[in-house]
Amino acid sequence: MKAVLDTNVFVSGVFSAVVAFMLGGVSSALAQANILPNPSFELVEPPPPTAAPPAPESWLPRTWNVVQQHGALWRCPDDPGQAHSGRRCAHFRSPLHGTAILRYGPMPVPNEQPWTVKLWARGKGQLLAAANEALPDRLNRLQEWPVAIEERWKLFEFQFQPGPKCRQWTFELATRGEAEVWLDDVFISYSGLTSLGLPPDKPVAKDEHTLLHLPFEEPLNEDAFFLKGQVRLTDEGRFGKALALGADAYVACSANENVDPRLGTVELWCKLLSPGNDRVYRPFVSVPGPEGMAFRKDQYSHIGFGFSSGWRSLSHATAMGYADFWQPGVWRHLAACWDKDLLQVFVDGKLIAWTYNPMLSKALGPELRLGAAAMELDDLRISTVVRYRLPVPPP
Ligand SMILES: [Ca+2]
Repeated sequence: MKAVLDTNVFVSGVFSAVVAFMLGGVSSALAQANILPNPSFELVEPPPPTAAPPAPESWLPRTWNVVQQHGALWRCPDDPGQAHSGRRCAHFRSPLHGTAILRYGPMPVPNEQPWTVKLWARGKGQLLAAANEALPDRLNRLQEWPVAIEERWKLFEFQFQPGPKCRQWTFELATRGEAEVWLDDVFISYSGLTSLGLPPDKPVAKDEHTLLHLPFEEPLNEDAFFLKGQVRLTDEGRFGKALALGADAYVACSANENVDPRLGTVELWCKLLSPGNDRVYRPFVSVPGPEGMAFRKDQYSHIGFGFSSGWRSLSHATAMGYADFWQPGVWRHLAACWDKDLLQVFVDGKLIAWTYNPMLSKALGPELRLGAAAMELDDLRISTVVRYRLPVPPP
């Protein structure tokens, strides 16, 4: 094992860098949770439509952002022979003047303790790994690490120390010059980070904190649920059967018993049957009316969760344009958590929006609406407890 001190990048003066090139085994630090919900590129989704149907290997890695410039190519080949683990990995190729970029973020920086980044890569050429401070309008490069790729799989490890001002950061990997790289099993963490367990790999269970749990294996009881229009069970759920809502469908039940406006979690799997940028407001779970709550995709493709009173917004956590490139027919996991300290929204296990000290509803309207037209729902659970929380810096 050899460790190389990287001294050539020191942007803000508050970061120190160590690049450790490790041959063989992973350093056996205390087991830590990975902040990445899709570290091994196994979760993919279809890219926006093109003239020719996209090849399966051109599906995009979920929760990651991919940029291809000047002839560079990104692929997630469905081929265990190319992966370091699992079925898939990320494969990118760039000509001399092209760049392929992979990003994950922004991730909240709850305190000043150092973060660890590990990744496996092989191929030819050079990668540049970087830590960017995620500012509201841009990324501010804080630190970077050159990564010299070799023909055989090799583990690379970086560490960085966020300064006192950094509130959120984005990890980036980019090709440098002509390169062909396979990448897999990325790990990003800090000491004390605990696993969210999202997205769930099996159906969730009902417990003492559960107000409503709908696996949709049986038809909804019409004594407790208002059903209108085309509402049916389909066999092609995320787990077993799912609830399919047609164009004129409306499903609702009592909000009083099934949501606690003081604190809680709404989580479900949802498959939209139209693209994310269809310009239609589509609530996943909502309390309609002036004293409202909504977990929704809006007409601008924003994904958000929040409360309103007298039709005015009390508080919300929203990721702008997050559904812009969503293709129809994909099961996605959605979760929103709230209490007096924090609203958080997670999609496929990624924290996409949060708001401090939210104003919560004192009393919600009477009706809880489940889903909306042209979507399928599965394994919906509403709880009176915050089940998922990623630490964020104080306001
Ligand atoms: Ca993999």
